[in-house]
Amino acid sequence: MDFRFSREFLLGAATSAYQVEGAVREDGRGASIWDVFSHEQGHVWNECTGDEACDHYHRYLDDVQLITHLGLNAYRFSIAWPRIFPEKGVLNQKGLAFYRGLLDALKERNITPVVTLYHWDLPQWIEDEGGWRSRDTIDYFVDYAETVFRELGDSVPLWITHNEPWCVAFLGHATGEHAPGRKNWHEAVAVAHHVLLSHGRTVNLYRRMGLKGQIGITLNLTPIEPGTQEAQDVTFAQIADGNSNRWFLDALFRGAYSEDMTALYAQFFGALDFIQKEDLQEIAAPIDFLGVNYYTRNRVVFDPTSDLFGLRALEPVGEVTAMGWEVAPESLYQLLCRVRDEYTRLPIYITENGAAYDDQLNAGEVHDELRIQYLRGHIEAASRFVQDGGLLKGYFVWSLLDNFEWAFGYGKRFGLVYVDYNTQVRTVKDSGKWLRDMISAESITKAAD
Ligand code: IFM
Repeated sequence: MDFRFSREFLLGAATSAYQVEGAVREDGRGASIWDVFSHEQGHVWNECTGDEACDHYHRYLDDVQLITHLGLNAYRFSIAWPRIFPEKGVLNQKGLAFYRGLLDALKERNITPVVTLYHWDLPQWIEDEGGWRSRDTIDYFVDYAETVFRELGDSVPLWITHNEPWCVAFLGHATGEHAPGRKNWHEAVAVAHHVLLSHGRTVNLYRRMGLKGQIGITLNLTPIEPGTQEAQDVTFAQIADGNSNRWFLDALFRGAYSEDMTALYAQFFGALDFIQKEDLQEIAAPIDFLGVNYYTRNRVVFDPTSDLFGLRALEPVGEVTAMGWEVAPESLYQLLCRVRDEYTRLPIYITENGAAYDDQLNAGEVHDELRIQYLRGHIEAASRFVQDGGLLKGYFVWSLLDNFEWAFGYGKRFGLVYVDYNTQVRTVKDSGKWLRDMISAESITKAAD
């Protein structure tokens, strides 16, 4: 299949601040919840932390050069909130200066920046006041956004308020796998609500400020299929879909939480008394685009012994990545169609897609054929959506570099570029070379030949 990019199509790679920057104590940066969480024993594989990560803070000029070398025309990164506001009421100019430098370097090379405001590194001082469980955090977020828009807004055409609110809420506050490591489902639903509300208020702020760029949000959407066609499994697949996808899509595009999930959450976790009258209207503030992060699909069945509403995920079938995630490119196509048909005709950007594999560096090369297959399959699926008239305006590989994969530490490698964490030497993997060839040939088929 041919995949010809329009001139405006953004083909890029993504990273996030805590996963790549390192330099966690430099130039006035404050601690984030991930600094604290990763330094507590037992949360992260091998006790890894983001203290050094890929040292991108010092090597960003080389990394921007790598982006050019890969032939990409866009770079998605996030701003570390604790670099900007290390303490309550303290604005850190050096933190802003770092991102100004990065934006300048991208501009020099004609690389379009796509900037995420929140990719999970909440300043610890805000967590100490209740974090996302508290409505006050919404005001802190809007203040932070206003500062960043004022200081950097002219250089950024595309803003993403939040990355994957589902993970912030449920991995951070229900299962406790992510910072701040809490295990309370009622809190988690409140967190999801506060994150969404902070998004809506920030969109409204952005409009009031009259900046020229566009603003949206990125959701991690996971297509859910019933393990069998039994009525109970079909019902439980709808519940899983409600938790993973509809809760967020309905709020953003319909201005209402789905009735079935509202009832279910209230029944299992208690009254959703944190939702106030005008909140949903604010959450549904019109955005300019939707960011979609897609990695895999899930299959679920009803299981009365499961303590999660009676829901159990099935083992993946077929090929899986090093994360144990099923390789399912067709589900990406179906997901994009679903978003368009059921929710919005707004432009979509695939803001993350990629795979971890057990890459080995041998004699200066990394032969990651499986990642090439993964990317090819997903880019083909995305391209089919475009050929069918779908409004897809960009595709970002996760990730530019191998990096700190949260609770998996440095044990999982997602990069187009291999990072030797002892030396910080970067090596472009075969997948990076394949992508570069595909871009210069402007056709996935030609590059594959
Ligand atoms: O590394 C993460 C990223 O931070 C958010 N989306 C999923 C990626 C892979 O797990």
